[in-house]
Amino acid sequence: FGSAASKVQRNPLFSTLNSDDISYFKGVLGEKNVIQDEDKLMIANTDWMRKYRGSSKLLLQPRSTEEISQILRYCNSRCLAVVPQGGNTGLVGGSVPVFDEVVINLSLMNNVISFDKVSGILVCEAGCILENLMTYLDTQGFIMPLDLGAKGSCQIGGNVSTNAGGLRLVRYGSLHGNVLGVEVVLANGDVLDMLGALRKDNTGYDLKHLFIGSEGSLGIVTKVSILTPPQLSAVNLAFLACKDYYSCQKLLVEAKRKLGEILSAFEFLDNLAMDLVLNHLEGVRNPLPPSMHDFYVLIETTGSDEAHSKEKLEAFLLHAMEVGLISDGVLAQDINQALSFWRVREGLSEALLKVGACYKYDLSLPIEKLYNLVQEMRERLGASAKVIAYGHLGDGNLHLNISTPQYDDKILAQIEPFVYEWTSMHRGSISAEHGLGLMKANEIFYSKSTNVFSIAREMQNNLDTDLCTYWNMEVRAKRLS
Ligand code: FAD
Ligand code: 2HG
Ligand code: ZN
Repeated sequence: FGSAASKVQRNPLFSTLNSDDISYFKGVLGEKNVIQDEDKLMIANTDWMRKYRGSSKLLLQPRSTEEISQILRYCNSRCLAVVPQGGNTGLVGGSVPVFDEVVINLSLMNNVISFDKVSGILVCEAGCILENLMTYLDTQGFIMPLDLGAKGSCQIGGNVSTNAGGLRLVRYGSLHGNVLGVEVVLANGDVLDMLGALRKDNTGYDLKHLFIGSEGSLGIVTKVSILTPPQLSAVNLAFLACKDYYSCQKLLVEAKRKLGEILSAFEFLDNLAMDLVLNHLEGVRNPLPPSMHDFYVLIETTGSDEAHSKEKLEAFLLHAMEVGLISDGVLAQDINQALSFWRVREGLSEALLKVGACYKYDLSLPIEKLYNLVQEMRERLGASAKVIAYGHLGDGNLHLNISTPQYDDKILAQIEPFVYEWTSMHRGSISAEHGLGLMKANEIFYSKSTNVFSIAREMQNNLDTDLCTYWNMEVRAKRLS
């Protein structure tokens, strides 16, 4: 288990659960959705990486905004800490309790409320699983503006609360652009209806943005309105090899210029990442013939005209090959081949879990400098760890993963604060897309100045939250003491 939890102390001013609390929750939710079963609690207490574990004694599964409102109002009055939970796929220890917080899981709130085929605007409950929304939209001829490896479990409410990025951001932009509205419940039980379904609305502050990416620290997202793009018929995927990082970078610049509006993903992985998936995931093959390649790039294009897309992509690849930017490459011939290419990239987090301990960093960095960090880290750690690099190169987002047989504080001391200082020195972000969670609660100052942080803290105090997330550890502890 990560050492982050040991750095914080439970604030004794929070209450502990008693039998009256349980009776109250049963009155609101019914017996079935007030869960004290140990096996189910173990799942809710443990994160996806099995790195962070809380000790909650209660899991609540509300079915409506009104039920959430009642739960929060009650918890607020009793000073019971809570943690909102979606699909529990978060990678920073934010989706599980730190101590004994009540877990409020949204999975029963999984209905599509409406879909407007003219505007492409989907309105749904926060507990809808991303992949289910994708399947639903497929029947309507639309797609979700985001896609990520955790799609089979993560929920749209979790995506919005973490401002998840993923594989399509290079094309469709972040959720700050695509989410048109949210409904949220504040800690005191008040429901804020900001569920607009308008592209344009300049009537004062756009407060929904506060909730996009705030990781449950300001309220619980209960409904989401999101703009979805039409499904286009011509999707192509190329799996390419590059001899060095400079070529990957140049390839990106060329891809943006030459593929233009049809570019829909630009992902990279290095050779250690490739070895990792090949060695640890069943049935995964390198799409390219065995050879010594140091870098791999996936380029996806999405357009409305197959002949036009193919022509553009093939001309681009031919040119890139001629000028030596790519050393080998293959185009997926059908959907199954495309899925097998994606499996290499999307399977990396799972493969890392199989090896042992993993120190995970999710960084935004200037693209020219991004791989320097990987090399410096390798020099620092020598043979004591494997430094594996992949990510959303098109967005300047590096996933730096350091894999060791077990967690070791000496290795951690070699990595941190070096990794954060390096990122800060290059004016990067210590969390590109995964959030702060418990892991990086105390590291926010590497990416935010103190006066910016104080404004955020004041806003949080104004919303009077009792949600015991990372934020709470800093803010609430001070306020109650
Ligand atoms: P959870 O993990 O349950 O919660 C995440 C945070 O949001 C917690 O702080 C929680 O308290 C809060 N929260 C959850 N639901 C709500 C709600 N309704 N209201 C308020 N707060 C809430 N992330 C990316 O950005 N890009 C990727 O490409 C990507 N790929 C991934 C691939 C894999 C294999 C895995 C395991 C994870 C990946 N992630 C990625 C991280 C993760 O999946 C995303 O952060 C996802 O958006 C989390 O959604 P969730 O429903 O699982 O939320
Ligand atoms: C991805 O892009 C996810 O695959 C997970 O954001 C990154 O495992 C990671 O470090
Ligand atoms: Zn990612």
